[in-house]
Amino acid sequence: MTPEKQVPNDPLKTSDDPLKMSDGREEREEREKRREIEKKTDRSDRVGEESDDYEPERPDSNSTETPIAAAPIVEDTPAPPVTVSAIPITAPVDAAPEPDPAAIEASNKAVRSKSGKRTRRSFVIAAAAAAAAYTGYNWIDKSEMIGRQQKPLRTAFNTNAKIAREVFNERGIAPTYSKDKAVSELRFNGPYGLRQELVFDSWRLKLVGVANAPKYKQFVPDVTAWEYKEIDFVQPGSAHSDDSKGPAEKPAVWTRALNGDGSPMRGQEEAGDSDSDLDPFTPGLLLTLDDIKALPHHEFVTEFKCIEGWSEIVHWGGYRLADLIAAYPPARNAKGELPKYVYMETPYGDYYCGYNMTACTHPQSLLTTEMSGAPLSQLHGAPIRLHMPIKYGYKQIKRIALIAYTDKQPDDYWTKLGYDWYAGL
Ligand SMILES: Nc1nc2c(c(=O)[nH]1)N[C@H]1C(S)=C(S)[C@@H](COP(=O)(O)O)O[C@H]1N2
Ligand SMILES: [Mo]
Repeated sequence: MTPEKQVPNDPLKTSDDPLKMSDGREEREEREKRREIEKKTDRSDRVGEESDDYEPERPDSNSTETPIAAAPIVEDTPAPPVTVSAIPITAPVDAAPEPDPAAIEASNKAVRSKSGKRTRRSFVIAAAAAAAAYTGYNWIDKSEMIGRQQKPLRTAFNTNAKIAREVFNERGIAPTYSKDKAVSELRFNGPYGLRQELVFDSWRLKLVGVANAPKYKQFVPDVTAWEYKEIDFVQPGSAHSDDSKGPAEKPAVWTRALNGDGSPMRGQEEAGDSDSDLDPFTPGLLLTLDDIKALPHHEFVTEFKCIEGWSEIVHWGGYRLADLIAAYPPARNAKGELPKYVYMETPYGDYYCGYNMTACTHPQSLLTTEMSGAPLSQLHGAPIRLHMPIKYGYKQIKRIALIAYTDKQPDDYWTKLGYDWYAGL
């Protein structure tokens, strides 16, 4: 089979209507799957169970907003743009009276037992309502911790994220906003692979796994031989840093927050090398920025959410990853199947992310070259970074040097440190 041939379930087939599934058969399958899941969730003996399949711990989120926002469980429409924050994270914690530990345990018990009689969906609502009925969200703050996310929320989050994923298969559309809602500059967060300034002339996008690669003029027999040049930052960047991480110092860019014993604080560890690194002598394409800019340009305004609990509305400009994939389609494997995953990393592999092909062909997954109507700054990931509004910030890799199509679920920087591989919202 030639890679150019479109098959009905071809994940690379993009549609003008982002909500449209590819064909009737798929829709039927989707509905059946949904019914199956609904059946399961209605069985009270399954409720509250931890997921049994691949679901790494998400130990670090203290965002109380997330579990509520991540509830796209509706009958027939794809994931609705739910942004309600039932538990505002800006609530004045200190103003609330301290509940006593017995009351906290009682409330946890109440939520847990309630959850046994309800569907997973209503559990989320019950948890939110219970939380609201208490002292703001203080009781959640003090309840038993798993990692750094409190148990009631994390349980709701995990079950909810899993259902959302099974039902919608990463096809939900993130809400968009008008440009005047966007911040003038996104805060800076995440320094890996950005400690030095990239010399733009030395930038190429390595693209690996492309069908009939030798036919392209950008083909090289070994993409790993390409050398990126990085130099010390000469000019102070305009980006400001996350306060919890201290000032953005140049050329170090970022100072790691340390515990008393000198170890890095949670969320600030080094994950080490990627296990999905390319072998030497891997053939592929070396694309220039002009090659990317030959694709149709898109702009939209979406909310950028970091798992640390902050979010900002940002105006993005760039090129759909789906269009890049369509322009340089992946090769099929020996069984004639298209690769299920995409792997990306920075020039020296200091930061890396893995994605499902479905997430990459999502119409809002954007190879970003502009932010706030201006060219992307180095610290925000120039010349290209990914924006994927269906996922948390840690999947939105900056300074992309490699995009590789692969059959094997790729390594991911923060998953190595215990965060969810999907990072879905
Ligand atoms: N190369 C690289 N990309 C990265 C990170 C990083 O450390 N290095 N951090 C991620 C995280 S956790 C977040 S929240 C966002 C922050 O993007 P910003 O600095 O543009 O706000 O980048 C993501 N992409
Ligand atoms: Mo993040």
